[in-house]
Amino acid sequence: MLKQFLLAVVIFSLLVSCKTEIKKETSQLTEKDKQKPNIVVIYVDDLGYGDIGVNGAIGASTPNIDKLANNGINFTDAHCSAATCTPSRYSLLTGSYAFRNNAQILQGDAPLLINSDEATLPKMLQKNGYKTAVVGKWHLGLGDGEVDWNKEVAPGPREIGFDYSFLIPATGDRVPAVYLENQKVMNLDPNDPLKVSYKGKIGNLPTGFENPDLLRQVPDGQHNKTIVNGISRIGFMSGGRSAWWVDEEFPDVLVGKAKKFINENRDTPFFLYLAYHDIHVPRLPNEKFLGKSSMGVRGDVIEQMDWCTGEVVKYLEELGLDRNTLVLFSSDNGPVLNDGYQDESVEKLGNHKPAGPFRGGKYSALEAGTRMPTIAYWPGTISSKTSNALWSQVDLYASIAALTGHDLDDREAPDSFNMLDVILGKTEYGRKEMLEESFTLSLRLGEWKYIAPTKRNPKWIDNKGVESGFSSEPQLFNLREDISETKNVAKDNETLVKEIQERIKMIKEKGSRLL
Ligand code: NG6
Ligand code: CA
Repeated sequence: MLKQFLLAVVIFSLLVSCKTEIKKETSQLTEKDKQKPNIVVIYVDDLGYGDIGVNGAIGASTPNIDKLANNGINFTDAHCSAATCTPSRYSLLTGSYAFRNNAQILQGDAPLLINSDEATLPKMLQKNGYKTAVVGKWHLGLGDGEVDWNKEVAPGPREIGFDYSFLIPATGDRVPAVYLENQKVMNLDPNDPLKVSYKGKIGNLPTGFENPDLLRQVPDGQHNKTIVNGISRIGFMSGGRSAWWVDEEFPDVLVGKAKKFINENRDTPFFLYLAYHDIHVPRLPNEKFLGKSSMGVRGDVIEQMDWCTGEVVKYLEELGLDRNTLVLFSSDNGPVLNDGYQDESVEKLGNHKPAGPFRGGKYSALEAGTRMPTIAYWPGTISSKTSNALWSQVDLYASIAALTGHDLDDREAPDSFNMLDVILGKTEYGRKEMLEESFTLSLRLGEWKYIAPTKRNPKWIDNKGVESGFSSEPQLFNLREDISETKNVAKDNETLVKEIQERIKMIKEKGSRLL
């Protein structure tokens, strides 16, 4: 009983000290900090902690990203909110954990996941004088469930706060394989209407399961539907031929649209959410990058994505905007090698470690699922360092609110903490407690990491070469002694496990900031 009481006191004081510290630090914002800098969030898909040079990559070189890390802050304990894409993106844009909206990987014809009346990061920035844009992978659903792709698609990014949008609507491996600009399919010929189905085949375009001879990469049983550009996708599509994308053009197209938005808004504060398709499957590098790395196409698209990053940062410099722009670089979930197509990523990996020192990867409850390569770069404001502070992308909402002088009300971004001083490198005192979502929930508390029991088969992602970390038993790891989560000490710490379980229940019921 006494032990339990003492533990509760320890946890409580950890949390209280964390909050007080954040409050105190916030008031140190200088006038310069409040001048509404531009904000560019560069969001990579499926990039692992160990996939960039500064974090030990050996199979691909990333000089442009390394430059940002060496001249900014390289975070060692920064997280996306979940181990898959849609939930992480949902949290980044709303400041809410994804389970609150049951956010899960969406198909390409899913309705918009975020309600038009929900508070979002871009809406909050619009209210504070920003022009806002999303360029790249969306994967948050579009329309109301009955989309006619030949008309304007709404609701979409505009309804949740983006003035401009240029989208890969879901993922590169899902139909529709077309771009949408400001919610209209680009280059569509009205005489060749575009239709999409996830229920069964429509039209007579070849599919991977019927015409494997037409394929450039061998797909699994999900990725074997309509063939576009020699690659079969998840889902069926017919028509719209003049609008089909060419995967190899993604880097030039996305960088081009990003630069155009930056240039057009150079005289007003802007927020650019630049979400690459890379390094998700299908991995189809542009010929400029094909064969450049030593580990096959996965390494080539890492180098391609590094080039894109360099192009955007150089453009900010060219326009003289770099000293007034906060660039945040991160990824939406951990790494995976085989995620639907046989593309030699497994065979050519060599000694490269996509997850760095961590165990797990995409989909996994282990640290590599959410611990992301993360960099903050702002020449003249942020100085060079490595930071071990714990924080999450769900915190971007409250942190950016603080940066732009916006006060949050209680219902806004309920899981988002103001980590601005962590992001600006003024403190390494980050979160003491943080939820991680996968196909179960985990909680980081100080040096501890708890993974809730789940009935999901622990071996379900074995064929992807990723350890799930799932177990029907509660798991507790001490990350200070055991960074790779190999020794489950839950049985030796039953009281702590109970406290953490209680804590998760409270976060679920009330929202993290209201506790
Ligand atoms: C999975 C797909 C995977 C990938 C993922 C989404 C199968 C078997 N696997 O369902 O290939 O598309 O969804 O990735 O279909 S994410 O990064 O957008 O979350
Ligand atoms: Ca992803």
